[in-house]
Amino acid sequence: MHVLFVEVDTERSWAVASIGPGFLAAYLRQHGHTVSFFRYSVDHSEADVVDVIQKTGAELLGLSLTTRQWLRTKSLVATVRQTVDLPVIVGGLHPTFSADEVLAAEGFDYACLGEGEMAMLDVINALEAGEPVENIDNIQTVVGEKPKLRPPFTPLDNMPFAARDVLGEHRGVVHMTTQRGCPFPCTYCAARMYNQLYKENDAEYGRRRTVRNVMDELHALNDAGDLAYAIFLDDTFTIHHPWVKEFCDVYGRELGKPFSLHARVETVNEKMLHMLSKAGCDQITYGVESGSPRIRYEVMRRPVKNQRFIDVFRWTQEAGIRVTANFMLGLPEETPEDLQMTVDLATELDIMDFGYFVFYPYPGTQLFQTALAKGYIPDDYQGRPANHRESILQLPTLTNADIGHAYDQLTALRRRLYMDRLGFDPTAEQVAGAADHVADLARVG
Ligand code: B12
Ligand code: SF4
Repeated sequence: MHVLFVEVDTERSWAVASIGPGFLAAYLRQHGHTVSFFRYSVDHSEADVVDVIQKTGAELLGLSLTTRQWLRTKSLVATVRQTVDLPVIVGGLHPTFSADEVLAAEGFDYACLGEGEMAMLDVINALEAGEPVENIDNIQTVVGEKPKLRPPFTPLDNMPFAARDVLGEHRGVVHMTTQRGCPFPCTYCAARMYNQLYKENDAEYGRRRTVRNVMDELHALNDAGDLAYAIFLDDTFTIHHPWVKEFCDVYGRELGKPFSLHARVETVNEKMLHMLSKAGCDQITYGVESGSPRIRYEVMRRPVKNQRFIDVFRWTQEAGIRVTANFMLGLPEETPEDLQMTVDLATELDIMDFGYFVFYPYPGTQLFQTALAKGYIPDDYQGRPANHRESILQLPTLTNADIGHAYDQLTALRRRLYMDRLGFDPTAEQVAGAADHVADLARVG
C-alpha cells in the first residue's frame, strides 16, 4: 500500500518535521509498503494537499499530531475528505490523549494510541486484505471505545533507522532519538504520559537503544556525507550514567562531530560534563521552568534547588559547553511574585540563550486535570489554538497582563544576551543569515 505522511506546520521556523513518521515510514518500507512525504507549510493551501494525494496515488493518509497541530489538521482533513476518498490515520501525543475529540471530527478513521509502528502495519495489512480494522491493538475507531495496548516494541535496536526523507532535515544537521519514554513525574509534561499510559496497561514504555546501534546509524549518515551536527532529542539523554560514559568513549573516538542534547540538572555532574565536551558536545539545553521553588516543588513536581541550576550551569560552561534553558510562565497557583523569581533566576544564570513559554495544559497531563477540576480551563478551549504566547487559563492568582509583563521582561533579557554575544542588535535578516552561516560552517566541518 502507498502511504502519504503529511506534516502539518503551524510555524515557519521548525527545522525538523515530526520524528514519529520517520520511524513509521522506515518500518512500513521494511514490510514492503511504499511511503511518500509532504510538508504542508504555512504557505500551502488545502488544495495543494489534495493535489499531492492525487499525484502520489496515496491509499492511506497518515498524520502525526501535537495539540498545536490539531486545529489546522482538523480543517485540512475535512476538506480532503470532501474531495478524495482515502482513509485517514493519526497518531502522536494529541490523538493518544484526545482520541474521542479527534474521531468525532469529520474525516478521521483511525486514532493510534501510543507507539505506532506495529499498529499502523496491522491497519495497512487489514485494509489490504479487506479485513476489519476494529479490533487492532492501539487503534481506536469509535468514540468512547478505548483499544487494548500491545506491549511496546523491544528491543529498540531491532527498529529500522528513521527514514530521513520524511524528517525535512537540512545541511547535515541530523535529529537522533536513542530512548523512548521518560520516567520523571513532571505534572505539565505530555511526554511522560506515555509511561503512565503503559503502566496502567502493566507495561513498561521506557527503553533505550544500545550505544552500538546508535553509532551504526550515525556511521551510516556520516558515510553518506550527511552528518555535520547531531541533535539528540531524547527527553533525558544523561539519565543513565554508564550508557553516557560508553557513548562518550565510542562517539568521541569514532566520530567526534559536534552535537547537542537535553538534560535535567539532577542527572549531570562535573565529570560527565567534561566527558561530553571531549566527545564533541557543544550545547546542552536544561529545563529550569520556574525560578520559584514553591512552583517547582508543589505544582510542577520538579524537586530541585535554585543553587543546583547555578552550579550546573557554571560547570557546563567550564567544561566548554554552551548552555541554553527553557522557562515556563503562567502555571496554576503561580503569583506575580513567582513570575518575578523566574525572571530573576533567568537573569542570574549564565545562559547563552533561552526559550520561554506560556503554560498550556496539554490533554492527558496531571496539570490539565488539576486545571479542569479547579475551573481554570474555559469551556471553549478545544476551539482555541494551543500556543505558548498567551494563557488560555482563567487563573485566580494571575492576570494575562501579569504574564505578559514577565514575558516582556524575558524578551528584553534575551535581546540583551543576544547583543552581548554579537555586539549589536540584529535585524531579522541578520539573525536568519547568521543561522545559515553557522550551518554552513557545521557542514564543512
Ligand atoms: C522532537 C520534538 C519536537 C520537534 C519535532 C516534533 C515532533 N512531534 O516530533 C520540534 C522541534 C519540531 C518540536 C516542536 C514543538 N514541540 Co515538541 N517534542 C519533541 C520531543 C522532545 C520528542 C518527539 C520524538 O522524537 N519522539 C520520538 C518518536 C519515536 O516518538 P513519538 O513522536 O511519540 O511517535 C511515536 C508515537 O507517538 C506514534 N505516532 C506518532 N505519530 C504518528 C502518526 C501515525 C499516523 C501513527 C499511526 C502513529 C504515530 O508512533 C511513533 C513511533 O512509535 C517530544 C517529547 C516526547 N518525548 O515525545 C516533544 C513534544 C512532542 N513537543 C511538544 C511541544 C509542546 C512542542 C511545541 C509546541 C514547542 C513549543 N513550545 O513551541 C512545538 C510544536 C511543534 C508542532 N509542529 O506542533 C509536546 C507536545 C504536547 C502535546 N500534547 O501536544 C511534547 C510531548 C513535549 C512535552 N514535554 O510535552 N518538538
Ligand atoms: S524530565 Fe522532561 S520529558 Fe521527563 S517528565 Fe519532566 S519535562 Fe517531561
